[in-house]
Amino acid sequence: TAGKPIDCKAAVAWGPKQPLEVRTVTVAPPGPGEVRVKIAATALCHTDAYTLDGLDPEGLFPCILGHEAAGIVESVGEGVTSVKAGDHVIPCYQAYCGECKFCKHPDSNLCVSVRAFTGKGVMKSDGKSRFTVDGKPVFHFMGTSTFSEYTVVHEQSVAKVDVNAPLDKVCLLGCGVSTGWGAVYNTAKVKPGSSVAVFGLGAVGLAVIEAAARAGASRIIAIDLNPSKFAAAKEFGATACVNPKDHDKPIQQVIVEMTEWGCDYTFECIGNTSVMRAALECAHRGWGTSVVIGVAAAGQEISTRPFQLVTGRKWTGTAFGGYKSRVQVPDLVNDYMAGKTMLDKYITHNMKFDQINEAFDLLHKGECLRCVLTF
Ligand code: NAD
Ligand code: AHE
Ligand code: ZN
Repeated sequence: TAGKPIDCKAAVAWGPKQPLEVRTVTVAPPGPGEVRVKIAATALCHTDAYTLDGLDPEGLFPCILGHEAAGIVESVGEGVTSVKAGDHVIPCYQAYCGECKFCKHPDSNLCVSVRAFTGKGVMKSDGKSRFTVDGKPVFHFMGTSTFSEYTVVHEQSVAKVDVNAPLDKVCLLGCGVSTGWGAVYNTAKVKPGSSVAVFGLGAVGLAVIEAAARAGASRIIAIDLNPSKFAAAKEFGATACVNPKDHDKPIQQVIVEMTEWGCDYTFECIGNTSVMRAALECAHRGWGTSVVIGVAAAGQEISTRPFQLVTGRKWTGTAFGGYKSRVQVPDLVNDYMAGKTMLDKYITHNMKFDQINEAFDLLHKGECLRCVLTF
């Protein structure tokens, strides 16, 4: 197949809020510096739903969504040296080139080597898409487009992982779970004995809880409007669960009263700007850090009284948990293989790729953490 276009199954997003169409697309061979990957398993992240709903300012249509996956390299383009056909890989929407200002900085993973192109849904070498339907181009998404049996990614966007790792499990390390863990370890740097509040108990929020518990946090307060999320939160390490609907007061006030001055660390894992404010305002007076993980809809802005910052709270955020993808994703896979994580517990559903629209319905209904689709 190397060097030739491949016709395969993919889910095409034709426009905002339209169901995906599972159909045959043509995937061109990888250009210079590119890698064609046969996707073995792909999960759905809330960000795919957000983009499909037309809420992402970078969302382009028609496109092929998907960014949480694992697969096997089918072929590589000219000049590619870090992977070869047959390697097992995880596509990474946060690229890593190792050479740009961001890769060289110890505190950032926001590689800029290909970001301008992945944001426009095209490849860097020629500014074009590798996907066509009936001869017409279909945009890439986040430099990954994993809702396709075959996809083409930049070499900077593909992490080589242990060939023995189960692809239908470690696909989750391509986004949500890694993001939650990294937000705790890399962004907030949660210390033993500290107090933590987590807003939103999807896969991202639960991964924050798992990591906070492992980091030795002594108090982990889990917050969600959907009480069916609380059992899992406790299993992952929450010490208390709070439903804002059970209280008349604003949720930040509830948390401040529970903890006297607020929590050392708070995490917003929803994408709701009011909750981002609440999370900041229940961070501890004097030193509390609040981490924004959730992705808010186009046009949304955050606000608070500046006094909240004057009195020592810090407001920050994270993309992919701060992990330098190609360097650190292989280590996350190794940790999984060594039994050090609860990764399997985030997978609540398994389906065939053709059922992708049903999987989106489950995500919207709040009935699933992660649904893994296989071809
Ligand atoms: P999810 O939809 O599975 O989980 C969100 C949870 O928030 C649900 O349990 C829901 O009941 C709860 N919720 C909704 N509104 C609430 C409110 N007002 N108060 C309390 N709880 C509320 O989503 P997910 O896949 O876990 O992703 C969470 C967010 O993180 C999304 O916005 C996603 O786009 C974002 N995300 C960001 C990154 C990053 O790198 N920054 C990576 C992955 C995901
Ligand atoms: N493209 C949007 C924002 C989307 C966004 O913030 N994406 C997160 C990852 S979500 C994964 O589920 C992210 O890492 N952003 C950093 C980046 O470089 O994309 C917009 O507002 O334009
Ligand atoms: Zn994601």
